[in-house]
Amino acid sequence: MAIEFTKYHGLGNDFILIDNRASSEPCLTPAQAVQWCDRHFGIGADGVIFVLPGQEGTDYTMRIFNSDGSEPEMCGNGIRCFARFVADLEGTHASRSYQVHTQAGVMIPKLEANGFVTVDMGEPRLLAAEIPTTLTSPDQRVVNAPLEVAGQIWQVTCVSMGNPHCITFVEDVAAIPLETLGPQFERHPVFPQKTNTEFIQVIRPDYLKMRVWERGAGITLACGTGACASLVAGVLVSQAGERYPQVNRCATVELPGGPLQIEWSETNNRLYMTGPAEKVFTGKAG
Ligand code: ZDP
Repeated sequence: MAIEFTKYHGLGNDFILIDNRASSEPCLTPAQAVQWCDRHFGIGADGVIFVLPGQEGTDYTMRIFNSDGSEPEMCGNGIRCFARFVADLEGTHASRSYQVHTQAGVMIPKLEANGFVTVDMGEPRLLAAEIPTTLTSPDQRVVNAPLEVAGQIWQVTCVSMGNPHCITFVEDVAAIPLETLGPQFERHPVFPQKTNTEFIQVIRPDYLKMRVWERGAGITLACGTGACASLVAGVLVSQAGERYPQVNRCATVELPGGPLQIEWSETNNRLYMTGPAEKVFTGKAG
């Protein structure tokens, strides 16, 4: 039977959204998701996102399959698309927020009047065991730790937004050979669950430029959890007293697909991400 879907993107990070409210099991297998995500033999996307019934008092549950069929805990650009999609399903046009159950905890996207979505992404997890990584440091956090990749030592900072991120600050993101370095970071033995990999150039304390290699998806045009993790990493490195980089708790993160606004609240330790989510088309497949 054909399944209806809607294609969305958040800054060019694109997803196939499926109304799966009738069941608590996704209607596609990971193998089918791989086929649907194929840009030549399928619909084409970085991942498939399912809108499932809420759990534990939440409005909805979100599950995602990456384009390689693996299942991440969370997806920042995806959850903005998710919010716009459920507002359409419900016929809601007013500003409202949703409690969304994910494997990384409850996320709260809020529709803004201008069509943007602000998401309460929860608190970052900073302990090595929570990333998870076997890299260690005296206070259990991995801040500017040396890691050898491709015969070179990189100073990496690790942050989990529910999913793992390994962040490296560099002088010039354009000069990083992401296609060759990305997979070596992703599958480095110090990351037992693999890792998303971000390279960041600090243009100003409130303006970062980012390129990302995503776990299970490769180079993408944007990564919401990665933008949040990178801002946190910048603040941690600043607090560690390093001369470079200096990063504010509130900044614009420019991705190849466009900018996201990120704030790490000093009062409640939570991350807030604001950015667009756009519908592209609807169709049937299967
Ligand atoms: O953690 C992972 O395996 C990621 N590939 C999940 C997707 C992250 C995403 N790009 C984001 O915006 O956070 C959707």
